[in-house]
Amino acid sequence: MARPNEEVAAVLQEYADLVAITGGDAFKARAYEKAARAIGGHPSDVSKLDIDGLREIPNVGKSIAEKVVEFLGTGRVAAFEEIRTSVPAGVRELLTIPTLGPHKALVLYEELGVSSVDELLDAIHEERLRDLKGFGEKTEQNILHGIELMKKAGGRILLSAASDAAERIVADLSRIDGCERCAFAGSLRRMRETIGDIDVLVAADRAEPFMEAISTLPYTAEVIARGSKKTSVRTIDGLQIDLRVLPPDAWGAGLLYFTGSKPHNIRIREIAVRQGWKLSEYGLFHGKSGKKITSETEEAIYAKLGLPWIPPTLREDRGEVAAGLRDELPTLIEEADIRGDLHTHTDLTDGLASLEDMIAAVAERGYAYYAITDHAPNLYMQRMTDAKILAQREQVRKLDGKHRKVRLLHGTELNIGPDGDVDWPEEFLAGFDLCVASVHDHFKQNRAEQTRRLVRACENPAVSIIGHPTTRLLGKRPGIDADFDEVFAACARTGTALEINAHPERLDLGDEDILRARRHGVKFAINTDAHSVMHLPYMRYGAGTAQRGWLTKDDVINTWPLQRLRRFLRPSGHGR
Ligand code: DGT
Ligand code: CA
Ligand code: CA
Ligand code: ZN
Repeated sequence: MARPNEEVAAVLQEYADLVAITGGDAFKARAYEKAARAIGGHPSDVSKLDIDGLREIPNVGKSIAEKVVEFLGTGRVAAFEEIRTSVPAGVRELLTIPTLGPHKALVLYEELGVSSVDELLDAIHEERLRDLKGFGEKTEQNILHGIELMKKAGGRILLSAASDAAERIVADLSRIDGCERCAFAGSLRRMRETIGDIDVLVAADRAEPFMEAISTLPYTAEVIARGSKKTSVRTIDGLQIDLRVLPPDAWGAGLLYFTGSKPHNIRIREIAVRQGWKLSEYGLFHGKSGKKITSETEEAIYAKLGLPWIPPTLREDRGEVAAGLRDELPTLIEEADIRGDLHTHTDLTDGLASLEDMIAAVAERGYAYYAITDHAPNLYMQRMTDAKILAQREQVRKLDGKHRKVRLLHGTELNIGPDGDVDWPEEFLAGFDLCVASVHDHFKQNRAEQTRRLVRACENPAVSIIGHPTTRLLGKRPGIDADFDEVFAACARTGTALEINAHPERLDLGDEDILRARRHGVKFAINTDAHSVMHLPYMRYGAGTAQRGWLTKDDVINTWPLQRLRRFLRPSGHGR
């Protein structure tokens, strides 16, 4: 498509949206929308056309053609300016939510001042929509569903959404007669941070009942392709699922093949070929006779190739095959090794749960220790004060030991200012058991400035952990630009841990940065940054990401016994 066509289409579509959102003439809005689509899809460059030429495009009448000419000549349309300045850009973003109409978008804006998708999510979670006329819990669900759809439309979906869907499907297929095994494979089993499609495997003698079942499940919206070995469907949430049914004796070979990654598969196939063997999704075979060597389990196939079983999170062709041949694979950290969460929030700031509820939920998870790290004063909207945090500390000290097994640490999440300063002076900071420090603003500073502020935060003796170090939001916001090798070196030098933030929208640090940081000899903390008890289970995504970064228990400070952890947090022995 020619570039001017795109620009004209965008400006007409914007006008249509503005008319709709301000409750204007629906007929007019539709007319502009149709014209936008027609011009966007027009095969030749519209900037070369005059008014008459433009009017030959379907759905483009005199008045619209004149506005297009005006736009192409001056870069603006006078008639659009007034309505445009009356509606902030963020409100238009609301219209991209497929389940939110212009009328409701307008109410949200006028009544609650909501002017972006993120603000809308906040408003829903704070239950502020419930007070609006015409909005109920059902509306909330619809909007949340729409936002999820929108996020998925970006192509890849978050690990958390894919995990939830896959677990439900595996459970449903496992109940069908003749199902000998059922599991998910692909990038989801490797716990990549985002997932393209969900690969589900079934071991059964007859494929047909499973192909039929996946095609007719209540959450299946569309059957993309149906065959005797593979069926692909799209769910009502827009996820693609590939189901493959394998002969039961080829389970291991199929699981290995469809777990991937492709480069890992190629690497191990090379080993087979060097032996004169053939490796496929059906098994490991002699090249000449075609006789089967083995196929039933992954372990057996790896073993024949001279390899230990390689955890799926390592199967990215990042040296795991060579390490396996030397028998030097790391003993990866597991979620069960985690003894406590070191970055969480309560309703004293922007968390949803009370301190007591958070502690009860943490005790339930069997943690040995737990840090409360509410936001510090420089994140102004959280309204933290010295008095509030000290009162919280007193409460924490009182509750400590009430749940016999969980020891409580009182901390805070400091804000790393543009110069690397943090919220409180040294004496005040010394009163905390631990301080996480994170970047929450000034994302646009240049590389040298970002590097310096992070390094200065590391050098602050009170700071033990750098929270969500890159500040990226998957599918929404790239990380800040900094020389992270320099930051990682500073962490190693100063004994500051890097967080692996386990929130599925963050996973920050991500696997590749973890690998880099590890080479500097840095320690890590896997934290959920929970803002509600519902977020505490996100720990599994953090553990998976740490595995993808080849980390062992020893690399991760919140797998350590409390005494060792305390020595790391307060090396000079001051504080409690
Ligand atoms: P995704 O879905 O983009 O997040 O990534 P994957 O890794 O799940 O990729 P997908 O769904 O295309 O295929 C699943 C696995 O099947 C993949 O990880 C490895 C295996 N596979 C697929 N196509 C090929 C291929 O052409 N050669 C080899 N060796 N393996 C393949
Ligand atoms: Ca996949
Ligand atoms: Ca696939
Ligand atoms: Zn936080």
